[in-house]
Amino acid sequence: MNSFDLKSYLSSKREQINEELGSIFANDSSKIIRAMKYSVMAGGKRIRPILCIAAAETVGGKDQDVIKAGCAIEMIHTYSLIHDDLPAMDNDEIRRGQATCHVAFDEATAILAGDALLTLAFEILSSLECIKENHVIDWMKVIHTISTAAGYKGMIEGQMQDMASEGDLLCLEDLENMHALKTGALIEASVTVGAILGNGNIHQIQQLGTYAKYIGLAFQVADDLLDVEGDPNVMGKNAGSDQARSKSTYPALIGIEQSKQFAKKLVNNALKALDYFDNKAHPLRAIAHYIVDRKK
Ligand code: GRG
Repeated sequence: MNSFDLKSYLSSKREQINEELGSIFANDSSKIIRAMKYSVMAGGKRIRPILCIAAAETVGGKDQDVIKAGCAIEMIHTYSLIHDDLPAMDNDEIRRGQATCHVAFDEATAILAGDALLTLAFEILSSLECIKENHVIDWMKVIHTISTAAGYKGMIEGQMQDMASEGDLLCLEDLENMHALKTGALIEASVTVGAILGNGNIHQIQQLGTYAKYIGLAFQVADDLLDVEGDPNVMGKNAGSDQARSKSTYPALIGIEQSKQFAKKLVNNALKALDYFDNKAHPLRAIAHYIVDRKK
């Protein structure tokens, strides 16, 4: 392992991301903006925007637009959490260390805050401030990548499969497909968007896509393990919810030790996909390890 200081890297990127997000929600004069801001600014690891920035850096590019795109992805992610926590879905009361949006506000406001975050993401991605004249095609690709990942061919289909499978034990293949859609698609989109905006070539974008597929699944295996072994105070959300809802998870299907081995294997595969890159990929390498070692 290289001596790359991931802790400093993550905290400096989080600062930039939080600054950008804070500026978007600076004016919170209406209830809907307060609800959106409440959930977005509650913290969160910001792993998707950080992946976006790190992927751009890996192919040699980096500017404020990449941060904006990452923030748009974080808004979509936050919308998905707000809706996932609703009584009609997981009915959770704690998220990111605070009351969920529908508990802090009300159900209708939480639905609309999620809707508004999703649409705001695309307002930002399509804004002229982001799209400079010579980058129109790249931004079209970015918008296409993110909307496909977030929509019915990606995260939403994954969520549908997740809800439909409650109470049934899925086979490993179906579990993997569900997670590739529910969690993996937006993680992969984050990396791909960074690679596009960093002006990566086709081969670089493909390699980074392979990396992202592996860490996306590793992220989910780690999430399943945290739900069994994690500390709710550190995670900022309740543990044990998968078992309570009879959800199919890696620990339920293959056991805790095998799940840990599987997560390690996924990280190694992700690292192999980065062999092609020089030390500019060190942040992505370190993030792959962090994804399975994290405590929240
Ligand atoms: C409601 C359309 C819709 C989709 C919901 C993402 C999702 C789909 C549900 C979240 C439920 C969940 C626990 C999924 C497992 C992995 C995951 C996405 C965890 C939360 O993401 P983190 O760990 O959260 O990046 P923070 O708070 O750090 O941003």
